[in-house]
Amino acid sequence: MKQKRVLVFEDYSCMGRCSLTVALPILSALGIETVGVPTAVLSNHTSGFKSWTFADLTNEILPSVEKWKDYNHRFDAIYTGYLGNGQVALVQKAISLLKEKGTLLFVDPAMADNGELYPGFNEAHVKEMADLVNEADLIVPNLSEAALLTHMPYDPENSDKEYFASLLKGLLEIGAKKALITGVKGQNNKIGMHYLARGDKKVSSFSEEAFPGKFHGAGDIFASAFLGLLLNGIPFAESLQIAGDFVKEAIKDTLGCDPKEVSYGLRFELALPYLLKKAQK
Ligand code: PXL
Repeated sequence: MKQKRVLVFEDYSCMGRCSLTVALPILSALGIETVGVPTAVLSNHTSGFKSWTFADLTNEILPSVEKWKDYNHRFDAIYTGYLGNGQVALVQKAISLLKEKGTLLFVDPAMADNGELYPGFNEAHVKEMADLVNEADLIVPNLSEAALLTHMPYDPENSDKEYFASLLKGLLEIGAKKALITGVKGQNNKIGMHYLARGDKKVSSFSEEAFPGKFHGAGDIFASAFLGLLLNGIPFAESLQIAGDFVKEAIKDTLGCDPKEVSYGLRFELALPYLLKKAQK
């Protein structure tokens, strides 16, 4: 069987599971070859820690990519997540060099949560991210990111279908071919996702039992598993369900540990056997 290969552009945050430290192991576990491009190296991520170091690797991005152009390396998917200020345009240039017919561009516009941009980002970054969304085949923003990208209100208490339909239509108008809004707080202790693709008449919604609390990196874990499952040929709705259940398993494991450890991210490692079992059925 031909092995799938994914190119991932994200930061490497040494401590606090997120970005490359979750994407690469999850994709590898699902049998996919990964080529990870660290866009920056941080001592730790920027949410829930007081401070961090940041080694900017912007100038390394294009020279690496130009090397692979010579080797004629082909990618089944290109996955972008958290990118630093001023890096989006460069990553777009890199994508233009490597994306071929059939390469899936999967964009997690990771830049905000709880209605607020992550530290260090401003409106200019949102604009750049919208430019990348314009080229994407599939995007997986959370509610905060969907609201920022579409300039619509962030309203986490709103569970009306029309609200999500307007957000999703707005995201498709920016240019994405398919959009999935993730991690939406629903009624009766549920967490939901809402999906629309170009040509769809109506929004598809999915919901699951939620765990109370905020779990940093859950979006990155979900996105990595979801992409890996799709690349394994598992149908969309099933991939979504399995990826959501995998995050739930990781949360269950993490809830049993010292609350102070929650900033270090979800213990997804202990849930990998669960993911593989589901993926192989
Ligand atoms: O999970 C998103 C993320 C990724 N990388 C870094 C972050 C964050 C969220 O805060 O700080 C460096």
